[in-house]
Amino acid sequence: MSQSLIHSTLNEGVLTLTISRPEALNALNAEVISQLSDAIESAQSAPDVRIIVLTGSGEKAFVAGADIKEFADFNAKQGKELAQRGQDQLFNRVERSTKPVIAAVNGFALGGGLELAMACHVRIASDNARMGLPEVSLGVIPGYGGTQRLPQLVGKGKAMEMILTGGMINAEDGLACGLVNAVVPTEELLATADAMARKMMKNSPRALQTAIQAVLAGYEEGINGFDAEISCFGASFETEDFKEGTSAFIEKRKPQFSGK
Ligand code: DAK
Repeated sequence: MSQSLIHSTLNEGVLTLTISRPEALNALNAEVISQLSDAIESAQSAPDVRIIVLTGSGEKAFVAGADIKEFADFNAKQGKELAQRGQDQLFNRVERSTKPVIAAVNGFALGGGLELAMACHVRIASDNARMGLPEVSLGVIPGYGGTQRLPQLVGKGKAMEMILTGGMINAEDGLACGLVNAVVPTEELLATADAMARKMMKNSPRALQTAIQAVLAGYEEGINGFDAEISCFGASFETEDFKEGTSAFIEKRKPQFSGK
């Protein structure tokens, strides 16, 4: 049996997935990608999982990139195939998760590591976080969605600067440019992620899922985000969660959402 590289803990609805390859600063090799992908996939149908928090083991790194030793010998065909597989298997799966995914960025988030954090719905960084896309320094370009998701978050000019210099920015600069949602001291990182998860968890799971879908629709080619929102909005009126949410408000009680 292969070694477990993803440690998971479930605490009252919040599933924390910790990438655990500390000897390589949690670099993403094929096994990490496969195990993380499986963990995200099985969380989708687990009724006791409401929110997912993704982090790295230790205090030094979230993920220091794709495993350089693994892809050093690849040719063009292998590179393309692996980028496609990685994007389908992990990065798009994280982004399209029906349950919110919060990245708790605890240190270096470089290359594929930053791309993974960017595929999450929200990012909270520890004050020692250092983030960048250094791929061009290795003679490649970001291959796990970085050229697309970084401009979406920080704008084209800042994204171009980060991608073309390959440089790292610190947590405060990440906050200033919108790359991360919050910065907290390292020792408060997981508690802050947990607090945000619990705030999300008070809401209708069905509506969270639909809201993620509607936001992502605006970034899909050939889809009009406003039209997608109208459909998603209309469909909400058919759900049990909508009936429960509005009834609870009128009856001045807390809603008990079923997620249906
Ligand atoms: N891959 C493999 N090993 C890594 C690694 C990585 N990305 N990052 C660190 N390590 C390993 C180091 O080799 C070292 O192992 P030993 O030498 O002790 O065996 C150990 O982790 C500790 O690292 P350092 O000794 O270097 O620690 P420092 O504190 O001195 O430096 C650092 C920390 C994060 C600044 C440094 O480790 C570093 O620069 N790491 C590499 C950062 C980087 O360039 N990452 C890759 C970005 S490019 C693809 C799709 C996507 C991509 C590639 C291919 N295909 C589909 C094919 C994406 C590429 C990237 O992510």
